[in-house]
Amino acid sequence: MLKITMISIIVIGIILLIASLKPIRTIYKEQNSSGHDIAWKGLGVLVILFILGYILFLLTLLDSELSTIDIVVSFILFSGSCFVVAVTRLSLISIKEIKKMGLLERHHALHDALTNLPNRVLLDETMSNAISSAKRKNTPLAVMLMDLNNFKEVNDTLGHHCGDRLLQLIVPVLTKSIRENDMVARLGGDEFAVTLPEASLSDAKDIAARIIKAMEQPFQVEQYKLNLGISIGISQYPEDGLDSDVLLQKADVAMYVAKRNSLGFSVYDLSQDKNSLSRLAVHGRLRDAITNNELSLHYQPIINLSTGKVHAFEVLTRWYNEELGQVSPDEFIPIAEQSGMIKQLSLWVVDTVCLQLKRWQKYNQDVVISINFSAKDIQDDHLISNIQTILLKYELPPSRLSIEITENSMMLESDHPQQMLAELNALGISLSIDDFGTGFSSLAYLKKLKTQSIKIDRSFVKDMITDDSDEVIVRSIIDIAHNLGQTVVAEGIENQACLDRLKELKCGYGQGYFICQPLPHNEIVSWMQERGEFECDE
Ligand code: G
Ligand code: G
Ligand code: MN
Repeated sequence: MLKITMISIIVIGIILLIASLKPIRTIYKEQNSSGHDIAWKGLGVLVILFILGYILFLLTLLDSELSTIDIVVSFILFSGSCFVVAVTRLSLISIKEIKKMGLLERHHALHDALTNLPNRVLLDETMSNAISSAKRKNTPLAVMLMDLNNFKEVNDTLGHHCGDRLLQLIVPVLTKSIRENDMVARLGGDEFAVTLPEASLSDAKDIAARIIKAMEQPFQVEQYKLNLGISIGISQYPEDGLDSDVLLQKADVAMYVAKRNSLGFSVYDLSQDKNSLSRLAVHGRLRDAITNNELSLHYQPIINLSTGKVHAFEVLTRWYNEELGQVSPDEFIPIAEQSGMIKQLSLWVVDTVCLQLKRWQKYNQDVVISINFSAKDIQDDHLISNIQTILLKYELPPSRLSIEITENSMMLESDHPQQMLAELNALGISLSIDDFGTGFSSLAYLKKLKTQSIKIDRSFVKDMITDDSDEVIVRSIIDIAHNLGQTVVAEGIENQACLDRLKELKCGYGQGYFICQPLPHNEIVSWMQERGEFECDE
């Protein structure tokens, strides 16, 4: 009976040892190129020798009487085979885990965590391969660079989590619009690139048009329905460049042109290099614009429509740079916001405005000057104390300043900017909602935010004489504002008929080219003097 038990133990031991040969073989194959394969091969040979020895022992056991030594040896051999099986199995599991982790790590290194799209590194790798293949096969290749149109606004106003969600929603729209062999990568922020192997120019244009069309749908992020739009720049191999860096750079130039001119997409051509300033050029030079005295202010009068007298001026920043020429605020303000330079720029505006108000004191006119602030300004903790310091420096009361903020910048999810606005207000600076009616805010904000004035966006005012629905919108905004005890400024008055109609609708204030364009300070002083509003006592 004891002998049968011992024999069974030995047979099980042999089976276990044979079973351990399989993981050893797998590991040997996996480690084939790592240098450890010889060691595993040796281990395999040792196990086979072990099995042979084991069989020999079994045969001698069958032929003889069972001694105590035999029992002890059987148990030692059995434990030895259990040990071998355990070690080989565990090694195989560990090696598989390590391999999996390695693959995951490679995936992380080559993909963007938020969208799981390939990142710049993988894009470069893929593009280099695609370029080599295009060169070999003599086939075309196109590259696209894309940037969302109002993404920054979404991020700044609704918060980063909404921006992130939006990016995730966009990914399937982009991937569905491209072909199977194309690859879309996220380069960072709201910038995406697509490689289009073997795509001719007309293929690339078709795909760009398809992406633009697909992006026309609104995206639902939390309670907001967001309409975004996208700008695309296209460059081609080999016409525009021979490596991925140059091709992406050219696509960037084309994208910038598309964005500036609201073209949807644009195909790179040489002339774009000359009259398109890359964002980098703007960024680099904007830093020195203030110290080099390249910025200036233009003043546009806001008049009381019933008396015709000037009530205030809106200041608009202008930038002239030797190399770039005249750069529009629509171009440099977003860059200033992105790079954090906006705070410095806005303080420069406040300082210059106060200096001007001080100089204009000699005309006995208590005009107010209205300054455009961006969402970033009202997130700056030092804003109020900085403004107070400037007001003290020029000995001016805060009531001479007014601040314009778009409705989007007021609707940040945190209360912080709203507190900031309330503090500015408590100081005596009046607040206006700029471009009213174009943002994605709700009427609830009108109640919540204690502004003094609402500026009706010029897109409604411009055609209100010919377009009935525009007139209805203008009339309704005037009613709402008045019922909430706020004044109303109509922006973009371009003709007499519009001015008259606004008067009939009891709109209190207005500004626009028909009244006066934004002008530099010396011209605005002459304009005021001609109207007899600035008394000349020089
Ligand atoms: O004048 P106009 O084309 O320049 O202005 C274009 C846009 O730039 C407008 O929406 C205007 O509100 C904005 N803008 C002009 N100057 C400033 C400024 O100093 N600060 C901010 N934040 N926006 C400005
Ligand atoms: O966004 P904000 O309202 O701050 O923008 C002011 C912009 O409106 C400036 O660019 C200014 O030059 C422009 N502007 C001022 N008056 C008129 C006008 O009558 N018509 C048009 N189209 N633009 C105007
Ligand atoms: Mn404005």
